Amino acid sequence: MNRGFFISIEGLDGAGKSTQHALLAKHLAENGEKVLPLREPGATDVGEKIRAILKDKTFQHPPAAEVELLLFLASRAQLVRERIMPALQSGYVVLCDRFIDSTIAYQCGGRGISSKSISALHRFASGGLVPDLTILLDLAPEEGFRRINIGRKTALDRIEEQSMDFFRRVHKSYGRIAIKNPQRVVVLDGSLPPDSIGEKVRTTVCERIYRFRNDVNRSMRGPAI
Ligand code: T5A
Repeated sequence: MNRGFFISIEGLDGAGKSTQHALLAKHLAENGEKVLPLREPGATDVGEKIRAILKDKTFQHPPAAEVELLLFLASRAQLVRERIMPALQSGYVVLCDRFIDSTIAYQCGGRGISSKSISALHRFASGGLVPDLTILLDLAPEEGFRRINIGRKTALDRIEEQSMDFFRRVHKSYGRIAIKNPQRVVVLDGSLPPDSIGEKVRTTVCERIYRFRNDVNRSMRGPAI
């Protein structure tokens, strides 16, 4: 089977994920990879409608934390089945702006839902899919906020309007995720200029894809005689 490679990019609001996501997608495509860039929540018709609900701040009674969690997971369930799995089975490099670690960081770290519940629901929603590599852009919450407020044309959405304490908890939670998953999660300094982060992202990704494909080829050849 021509198994693709699944990369997620993670970090706080304003950490520079979308910027690096676009740079990396361009670089991989220019180097002949089949690339599928995606974002969460969203990237399917169903998911984009769910995204609009999640960001909407006009509800008289905003979604309870449990409802918010289920909406993120509903968007993911659709994305995994409609786009991610078929692309991985066709050998694509799937590049997702946020995935499971956002749910742990925001809904567990930020909202206080147990990680056990989130892991069980994620397994149900996604079939237990975990990225092969996660790039975590580490940035102080205050700096992330400063960035998203610079030159902003639209008002902050429902999640961006949370308190600084909320984002500090999310930030800490990302730190714990990195410590628990040292093989999968590579932490990069999000305060560097975009080009130097981009160079580190490219080096990390190319090295990991190369290693992954070598391992796959070796396992297909079977043991050396
Ligand atoms: N969420 C999501 C959950 O709570 N649970 C979940 O399970 C999931 C999947 C998604 C929201 O949903 C939450 C998290 C989020 O709050 P979104 O609109 O997709 O909402 O939000 P973000 O992914 O956070 O998007 P942002 O655009 O806010 O942040 P990015 O993508 O990290 O940052 P980016 O690249 O857009 O850059 C922001 C600004 O900084 C500048 C850019 O030019 C831009 O102006 N910038 C830099 N400036 C200086 N140095 C750098 N290195 C820079 N990189 C970018």
